[in-house]
Amino acid sequence: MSKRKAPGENANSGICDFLIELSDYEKNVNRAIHKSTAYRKAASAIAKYDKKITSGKEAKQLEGVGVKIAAKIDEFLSTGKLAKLEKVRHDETSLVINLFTRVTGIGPVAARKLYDDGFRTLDDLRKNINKLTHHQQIGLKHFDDFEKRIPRDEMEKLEKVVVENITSLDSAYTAKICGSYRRGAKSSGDIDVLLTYASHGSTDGKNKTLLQRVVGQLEKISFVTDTLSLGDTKFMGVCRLSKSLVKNGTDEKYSFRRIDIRLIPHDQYHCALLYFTGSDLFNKRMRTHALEQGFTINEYSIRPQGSTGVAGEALSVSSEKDIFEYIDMKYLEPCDRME
Ligand code: DCP
Ligand code: MN
Ligand code: MG
Repeated sequence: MSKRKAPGENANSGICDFLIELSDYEKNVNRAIHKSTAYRKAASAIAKYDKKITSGKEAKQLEGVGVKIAAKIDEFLSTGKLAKLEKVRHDETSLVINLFTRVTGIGPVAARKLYDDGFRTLDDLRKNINKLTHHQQIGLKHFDDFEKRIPRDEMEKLEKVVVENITSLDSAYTAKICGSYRRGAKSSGDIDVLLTYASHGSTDGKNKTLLQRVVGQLEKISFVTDTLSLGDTKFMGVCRLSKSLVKNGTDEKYSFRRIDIRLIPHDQYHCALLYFTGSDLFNKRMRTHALEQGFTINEYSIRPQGSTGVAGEALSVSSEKDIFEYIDMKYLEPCDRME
């Protein structure tokens, strides 16, 4: 997961930027998740709108923009700034907590705790590295690299290394890069790999070795450099390209990148593919729609919502399209699943 999104290139990027800043502030400093999501939804709707917005009233026509956000847009349009953000930008507590949450592994709660313990800068953290978990230490070590987006041409090289190494290890594996890359994004925050193994049913107890074999191989070729966490079905780590891994590689200096790998049983593949392709806002919207239609969707399955409110048996799914069909939603290609 990357914390920096690609800079907005739309007619209303000033508005979008301040909404994203408010969203981050609500999430990281106030831990107000719903408020944070509301700001992000509004930013996302406005980013898609191709006319230059001239009033809060105009913006209010868009889904996700309510009275309060419309008022902020009016304030921004008439004064060029927002009193609330001006305050936040000058508030040390907010600044420090926001900074700390940019380190992978440091969430809003840990950031607040580190602040309360007296830490104010990344250097303070570096000097007290033993106060951090292993994940947070790696996050701090690669802070600058992890802030950089991965250009699509590098994503293509990363995909090649990952897919070729995994399938040459054992042709029963399939590896697919999902996340923003599958949605066709020009740049990505990290590499999201969906992994399956032929003949790997839900009841298989071999998950651990199946995922560890893959991680082991990627370490062996010096591609994976660090492990942030490794469970039976989920790996979070760090990787880096090198000259020897890239065909016709140059002496270009590659950055360290975040990589996530999810091992998924065959019968859950399409639900997992849908989930892991996102975006997270799109997933939220699709799940809400599913509930309205009487279905529960999660990353593993789609199930009918019984009259008693208890979800029924998982429905059979053999493509992403099936899931859209069950909930009577028009099929959307990955590139149209931005929100
Ligand atoms: N996801 C989700 N809800 C979350 C986090 C993730 O539904 N809270 C799903 C949708 C995401 C996918 O997992 O698309 C991968 O998560 P990332 O954080 O890697 O997000 P993206 O790949 O979409 O964006 P980025 O380019 O920033 O990595
Ligand atoms: Mn990810
Ligand atoms: Mg991603």
